[in-house]
Amino acid sequence: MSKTKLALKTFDVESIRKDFPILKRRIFGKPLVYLDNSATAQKPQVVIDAMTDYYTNYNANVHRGIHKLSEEATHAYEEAHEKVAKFINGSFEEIIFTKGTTESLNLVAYSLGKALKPGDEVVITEMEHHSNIVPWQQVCKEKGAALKFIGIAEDGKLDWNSINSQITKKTKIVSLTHVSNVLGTINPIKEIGKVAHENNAIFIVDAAQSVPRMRVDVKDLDADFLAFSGHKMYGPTGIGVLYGKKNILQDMSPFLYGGDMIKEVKFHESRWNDLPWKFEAGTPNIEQGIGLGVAIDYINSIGIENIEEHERELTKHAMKVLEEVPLVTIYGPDAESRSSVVAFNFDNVHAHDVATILDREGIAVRAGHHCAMPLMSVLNIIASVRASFAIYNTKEEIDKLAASLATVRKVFKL
Ligand code: C6P
Repeated sequence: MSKTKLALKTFDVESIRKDFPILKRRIFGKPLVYLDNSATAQKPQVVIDAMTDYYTNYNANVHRGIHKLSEEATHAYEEAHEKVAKFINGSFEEIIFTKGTTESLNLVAYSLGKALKPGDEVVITEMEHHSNIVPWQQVCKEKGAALKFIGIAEDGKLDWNSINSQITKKTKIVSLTHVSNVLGTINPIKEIGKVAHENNAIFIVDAAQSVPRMRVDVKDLDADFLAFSGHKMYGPTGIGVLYGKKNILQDMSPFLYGGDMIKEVKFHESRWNDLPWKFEAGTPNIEQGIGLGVAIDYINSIGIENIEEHERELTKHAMKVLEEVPLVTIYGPDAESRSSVVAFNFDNVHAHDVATILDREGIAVRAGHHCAMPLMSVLNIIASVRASFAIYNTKEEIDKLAASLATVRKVFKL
């Protein structure tokens, strides 16, 4: 079994770009400018190679075979859990591999939701992704609990008055996003977690947009649960993480039942496996888990603080150049309070039209409601164009985005 060893790099965007084979592509004859990183990030060659290596050299099921290949696959899969644990400062037993953030949040909503009673309250925010809204809607409906929302202030940040009024002694669960995938707002989750805990509520963080680009320490945040996806952090699709505090996971019911999550099965009853396997029923996404581990090695070789700094510079630059383009409306807070996401509209041109024109220039952005329809209604829009950045993006690419908006103006005669 081959091992990936990655030496710490000095931050050099040109050499980082060489690690991502897809960046050599041309789209409609133009160099690819990939600015859709909040949807999914591109993969470095080391991650692609690690997955090919698994299938080429040690493909086997984990935790089952008494043979060399299975031992190697098990070792690599478990090592990936260890890498994730270290990356977010949790322990091995607290790291459950899932399909992604969506499955992580569904797992926790389903399992914790069983204990909700009529009159209980679940608090989320108006800037959540659908995956942190719909599961709670469903469990609240089933249990007769109320779903409450923390509002957003004019500046695109959460409204502290609303935080303090919505979280009360009736609140059993507070679940919110660390970084909004539309506004880019970095929420003060540590402080909100304190309010949740003062009210004896469970505190859950959707870290899908933060873990890839800033230091996230579950102990420092005192998060009870934290969810994120591998594919947004240079890893493969089909793999994600649910971190949960050990004492809570020990008392929590499994979500899926079947192979590997049991210690013993009799005809009429079963005993659950140790953590984290109690929550990983069936053959897991082995290749993707291993790929995620290597993606973390890759991030560590660059340094998460370097990534954060680089993306902060890109975001500041994007805000500056887009603000200078006439007819552009940007949503969300100032550059200092946001992560690498800039959502905007261009006059009253539909976001899909803007994105289609940008695509012809080789620029990939997302357009639409960004799986945050309630937030669209708060912003009083139906859609927006969203540019989102990663380690391999450059200021020149952002300048191209701004310059290409001139084509939109020309096409729509604005
Ligand atoms: N947001 C975007 O374009 P999954 O799809 O399970 O990997 O992640 C869901 C999810 C949960 N929370 C937040 C804050 C997210 O941004 C996302 C995914 C992508 O904004 C795809 S919709």
